[in-house]
Amino acid sequence: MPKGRIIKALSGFYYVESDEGIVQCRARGNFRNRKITPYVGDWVEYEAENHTDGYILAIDERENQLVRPPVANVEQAVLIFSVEDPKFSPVLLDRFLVHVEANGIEPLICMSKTDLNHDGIREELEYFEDAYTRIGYRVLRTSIYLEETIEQLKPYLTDRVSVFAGQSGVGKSSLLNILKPGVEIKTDETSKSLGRGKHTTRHVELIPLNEGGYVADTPGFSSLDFTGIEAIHLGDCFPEFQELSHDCKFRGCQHINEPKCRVKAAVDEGQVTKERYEHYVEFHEEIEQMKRRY
Ligand SMILES: Nc1nc2c(ncn2[C@@H]2O[C@H](COP(=O)(O)OP(=O)(O)O)[C@@H](O)[C@H]2O)c(=O)[nH]1
Ligand SMILES: [Mg+2]
Ligand SMILES: [Zn+2]
Repeated sequence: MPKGRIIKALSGFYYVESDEGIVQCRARGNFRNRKITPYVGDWVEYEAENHTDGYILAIDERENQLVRPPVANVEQAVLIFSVEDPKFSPVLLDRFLVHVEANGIEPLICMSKTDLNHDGIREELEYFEDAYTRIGYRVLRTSIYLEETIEQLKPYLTDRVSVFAGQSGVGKSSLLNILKPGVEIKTDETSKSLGRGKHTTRHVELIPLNEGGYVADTPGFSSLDFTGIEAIHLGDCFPEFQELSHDCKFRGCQHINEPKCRVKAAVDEGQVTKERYEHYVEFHEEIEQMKRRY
């Protein structure tokens, strides 16, 4: 049975790419009964007599999945944060990082619009670059006006499936348009379409890059609440806590009120930044509150 990958979903059709080319498939009814919906990014088995009448018969187990937007087997999340306009938000970056870590997806941080490089920005940029690099994250600078930064980004996207994420206005579509000239990426409509319970079906598509690899054309995560993340596991989403937490006095220490907490000591010693720790406490509280409400 031929196998391929769903690269686009539209109006009940799934476009499966394989060595044979792209086949337009429907899902077999039994998926719907079992409440499994094929996602863009899924590896599937299908049967097809021609290029427009295929059926998806089986879906391979997923490495990971994002529900909003629905996309499976994402290998990398490119977290795009502009240095200005909109202003860089460390708390939002940490929120994205927690999501990415919780989903087992590799993050790549892109500080975008680095052509806007006057004094105040430069200092802040260097500070955060250093802080996140020390945690072990990869941080790149990008600007659609600085070609060398685009060339530096390209190898990170080659031969893997990436999803771009970040606030509206940080330059996601602009970057995609440069990486894939000719594909007119619609401008971001998240802020408008998310309002007032308006029902919008998110159209997701994997855009093949010339160098190999795909970028999911989606506005990124549409929801950033912590559903599905337990407070006791939040610390696992902060890589710089990992080693330290072995030396906390209490097993399962949540680094909040426990005595002899190595993470809190590391904050005092400057090994863990105050901002990151404060965000951890803020998210922890948010998760606890969510739990109390339901
Ligand atoms: N100065 C500067 N402006 C940029 C850059 N990239 C995008 N922009 C501008 O930022 C605005 C939002 O860009 P867009 O790609 O629509 O952002 P998106 O909402 O994240 O998709 C547009 O006016 C772009 O021209 C950049 O590298 N430098
Ligand atoms: Mg956009
Ligand atoms: Zn602790």
